[in-house]
Amino acid sequence: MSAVTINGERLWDSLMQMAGIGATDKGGCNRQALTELDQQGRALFLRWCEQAGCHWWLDEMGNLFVRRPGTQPDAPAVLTGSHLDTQPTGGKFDGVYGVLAGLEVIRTLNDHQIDTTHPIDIAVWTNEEGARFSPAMLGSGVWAGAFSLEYGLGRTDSTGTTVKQAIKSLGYDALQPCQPYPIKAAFELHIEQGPILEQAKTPIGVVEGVQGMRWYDLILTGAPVHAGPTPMDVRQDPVLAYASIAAKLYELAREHGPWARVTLGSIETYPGARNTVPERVTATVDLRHPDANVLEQMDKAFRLLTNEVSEIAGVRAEIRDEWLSPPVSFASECVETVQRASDELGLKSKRLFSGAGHDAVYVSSVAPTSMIFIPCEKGISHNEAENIKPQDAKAGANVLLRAILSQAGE
Ligand code: HGY
Ligand code: MN
Ligand code: MN
Ligand code: MN
Repeated sequence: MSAVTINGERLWDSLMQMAGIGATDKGGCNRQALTELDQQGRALFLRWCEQAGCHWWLDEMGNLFVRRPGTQPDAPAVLTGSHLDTQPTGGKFDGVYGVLAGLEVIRTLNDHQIDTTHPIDIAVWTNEEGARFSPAMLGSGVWAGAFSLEYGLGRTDSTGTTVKQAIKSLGYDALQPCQPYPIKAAFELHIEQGPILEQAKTPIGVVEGVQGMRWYDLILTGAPVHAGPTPMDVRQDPVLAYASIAAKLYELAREHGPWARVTLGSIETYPGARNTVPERVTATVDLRHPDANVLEQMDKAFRLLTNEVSEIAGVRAEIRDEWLSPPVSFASECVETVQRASDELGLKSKRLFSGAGHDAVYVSSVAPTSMIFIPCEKGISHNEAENIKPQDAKAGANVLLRAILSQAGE
């Protein structure tokens, strides 16, 4: 295995240039899926990829694939990449780091005139964040067959715009079928987005899997009344029910141990007038756990407590299932490839499960896959202050280079 290493300055420079697209004044990025800004980010990435001698194609979900040809054109590809779309108040590195580190691997191979047997592909998956369109990991989910193309194209954002309309509005055409193709192995490099690696003073995470996630919409309907004359004990107040359900959900997380997660990301009342007891509360619920059985128990408990609370409050409760992504374990041969690469580079590493969802979840259903993590400052992500150290960015990309080369054959 050649001892080449990536150019850390060039990688950092690419990250900073990409961060300029959709930059927010608090130092983050707002480049939501299939927006003009997302397209600008993709266009910048494609310019760099073309300069690096790659060709590319888009599929029907707007997933973008870049290929560095191998010496055996019909050999299965080694796939890397991640996503370029961000949260509304996202950071510079979530997803972007994995895409641009993939490009840095290709640039490094070019610098050293290293040919590989297998082609090397970088995927830029559509709507990984699930911020503009729900659910998350939508592009990779359709590609891997977890969702139908019709379902994926039909998802709408808060303005009622569908994925299909958004793709069309960006002028994307000549779209290839959104379906798997021969892949020998896949590696996704990503920031950890949690505190484990930084606290362990460890630069590399050897990711063994991703925890299970369930998304719901919770709709609580009561009776709108005047805020003044209506006594408290006759109200059918959906906010009162929501507050009690929320408190019990946080209790549920505490009961199910250190990996249980409950997140109530958005809450809306209708009509939203300050002197009218709301008719309706519409809220999102995100439950997570690495163990499918525990996630199942949390699901059951959520439904039970919601019924009990809403009955007492005299409101009608509806729980709509939005998304279920079961826990996945990655292919041991890919996990061991990452472990070997870290060891060969003399980098301290730690095995861990991912708390965040990633496109690798769906890729792993069609090809042997694993992930590589690097630490992020204070474990912060989905936050404009998200930050990483240049030396960690370089270390992670060097592990990715080795992992890819060990599968792509030079
Ligand atoms: O929700 C997630 O974990 C990911 O950021 N889409
Ligand atoms: Mn991500
Ligand atoms: Mn994210
Ligand atoms: Mn993610």
